[in-house]
Amino acid sequence: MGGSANLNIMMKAARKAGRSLAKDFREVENLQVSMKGAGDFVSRADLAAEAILKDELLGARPTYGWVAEEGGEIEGQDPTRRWIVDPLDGTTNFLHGLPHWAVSIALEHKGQIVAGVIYDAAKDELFFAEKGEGAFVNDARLRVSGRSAMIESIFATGLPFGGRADLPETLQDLARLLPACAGVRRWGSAALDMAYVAAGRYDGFWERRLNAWDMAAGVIIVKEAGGLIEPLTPGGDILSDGEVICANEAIFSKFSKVIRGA
Ligand code: 2AM
Ligand code: CA
Repeated sequence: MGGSANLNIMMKAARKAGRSLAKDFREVENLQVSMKGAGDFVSRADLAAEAILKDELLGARPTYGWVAEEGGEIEGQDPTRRWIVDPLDGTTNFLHGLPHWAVSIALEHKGQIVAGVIYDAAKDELFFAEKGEGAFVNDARLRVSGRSAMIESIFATGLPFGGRADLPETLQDLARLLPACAGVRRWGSAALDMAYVAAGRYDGFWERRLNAWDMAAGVIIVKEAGGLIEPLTPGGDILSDGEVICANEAIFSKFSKVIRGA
């Protein structure tokens, strides 16, 4: 599990940003009482984490491109490689003192994700994968679940909040899926949802209206853990469509039939 130089750069960056966020998270838990200013405080924590990541990742690889949730896009001197970064996935959890959020970093080469790291600093779980090398959490190898019965399976998703337009579609998904499965979870971090599919904790995950940085690291971690991952609309592209479905191989076709309404 030595990992490439790039993977080591990513893991070091994720740990450093995660430590900064964990420190701020303890402060947020105190701020809950007053409420006032908690939102601004979290925005600053998010920006500070992104600055650490930019410093570490572009510092080590100055020719690579960059796209991140807060800081927009930088076209690199090397147009074939770029970092895709979400400094804080699960921001709403963080703001509410819920310990379920993560740093997510992916490396894209010629349009393909070749390495991904998702760091859950509150639980000190570092999920990572590189193309062809398998997926890991800390020192342990990751493997998707082997469940093949829908009625025994747990699926994760994100529910549209604040009046987002995809509410009717999501309610239809749930109306078809809930009677057929063991449960649906909505934990508020797409990056960790995907890491948990890779770990076999969830049997599958789907969500609409995500951004590339919510999913990029998860894509390779799920694949390298033996999972199947596809754009929700066949023939599309996960990162640019912002829609994804993934699951263990044994359940994928049953699960995707329910979600795609076929
Ligand atoms: P965030 O915490 O980085 O914002 C939960 O359903 C997922 O949706 C999280 O990964 C969350 O990422 C993402 N999310 C939150 N707000 C969003 C928005 N306005 N548009 C797209 N994705 C969003
Ligand atoms: Ca996100």
